[in-house]
Amino acid sequence: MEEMPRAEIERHQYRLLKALVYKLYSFSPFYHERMKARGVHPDDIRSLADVRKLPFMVKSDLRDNYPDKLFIADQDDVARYHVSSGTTGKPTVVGYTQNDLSNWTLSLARALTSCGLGRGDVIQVSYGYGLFTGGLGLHYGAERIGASVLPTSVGNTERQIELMQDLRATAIACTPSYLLHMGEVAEKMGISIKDDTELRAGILGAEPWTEQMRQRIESWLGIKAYNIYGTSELSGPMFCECTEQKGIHIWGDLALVEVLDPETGETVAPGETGELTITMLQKEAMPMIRYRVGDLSSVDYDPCPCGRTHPRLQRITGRVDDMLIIRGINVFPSQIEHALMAIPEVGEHFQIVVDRKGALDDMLIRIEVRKEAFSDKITDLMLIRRKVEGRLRNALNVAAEVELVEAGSLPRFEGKSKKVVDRRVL
Ligand code: DLL
Repeated sequence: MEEMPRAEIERHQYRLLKALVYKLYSFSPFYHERMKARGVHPDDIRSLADVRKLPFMVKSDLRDNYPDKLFIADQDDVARYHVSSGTTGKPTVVGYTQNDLSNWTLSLARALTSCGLGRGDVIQVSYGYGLFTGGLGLHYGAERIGASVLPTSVGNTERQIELMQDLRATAIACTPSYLLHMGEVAEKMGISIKDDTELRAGILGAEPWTEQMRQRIESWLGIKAYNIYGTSELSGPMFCECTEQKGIHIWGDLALVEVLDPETGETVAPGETGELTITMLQKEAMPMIRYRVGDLSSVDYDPCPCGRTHPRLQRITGRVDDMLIIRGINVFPSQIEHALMAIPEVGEHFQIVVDRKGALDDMLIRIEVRKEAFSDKITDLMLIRRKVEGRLRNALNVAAEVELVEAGSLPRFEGKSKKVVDRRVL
């Protein structure tokens, strides 16, 4: 399945899509209404490209139909719920049949296998267990490939590090920010993850991170860091890079991905960046057609050097809703991370504080200076600050104020990090 020629994957996708659309038109009042409102009937879907005729779904559709009005499976057939708290408003609920759980696990088993893990590996799962999809998702995926699972969940970091060492964990699944935090805590305990543990792979995701951050994590901790992606609405984490680290494999038999212009909703040219929109082709309890995920990225359809033929998602560069507009210029937090991580004196932790002074947005970037570079001399620090401000101005085309702070003084996160503090009252 993973090496199927692209034309065959697309034929398979078309068959699945067609069946799904008929099913939803017949059994889901929500989709029936939506399709009627858009003037589309299942008979109109005559090719895979006809997916574009179908209506979109957005996050608020899930909130408006809280808790389970979008489910089409009977309650008896719902095997599990996950709930995402979201930063605003009502939570969203996702349901799974046994078959949905099995497909989700399969996608993660493929993902973990593709990054070289299997029987004999000890995989420490340090994503949160419970309503969040990260912990249980990776847990069952790791079990399925015959690895030994160490289900530490988040928190209690010192104990996590002891267990990592004592049980010889070879891989860890957690957010990149939690792994950075673990690296620091380990050093305080006198343990080097690179030299004193067996760790060789990180399955890192659930939040944005850059290529520069990957390089830092890999050289500091002596591991290969793989990017894993997913959202609760799709099931949870599902798609990951392989050992080539050349994009996230989107399993085409499970998901059909489109990249759209966020303003017009039209498909962008192949390879261009746009908003990811995903149709889940096999979900039973709570199907998702053309779900506008809100993440910005591009898709590469060429086969991967590893031999897998499914489309590859490039790194997520931002979200439609995390773009900051600073004095009229669009700024994504990922651009800031990209510029900062290229400066050797700058540590891995920073915080973006956005405020409004009068009619103008103002951005302050608080940056931890590496211990080795931190100096008592004001002049040294001023030089670093000037360098950082210059680099940021070049990268962003807008001036940002920079405040240098001591290593270890900004907040650390066990799950998703919060890098932007928005003090604007809009
Ligand atoms: O974060 C699922 C997950 C768990 C993915 C563990 C990977 C690992 P949600 O809480 O619904 O689900 O958040 C989904 O997180 O729309 C992206 O904005 C962001 N996100 C997830 N993975 C990545 C990644 C999980 N690799 C939202 N790079 C998504 C950038 C990511 N952003």
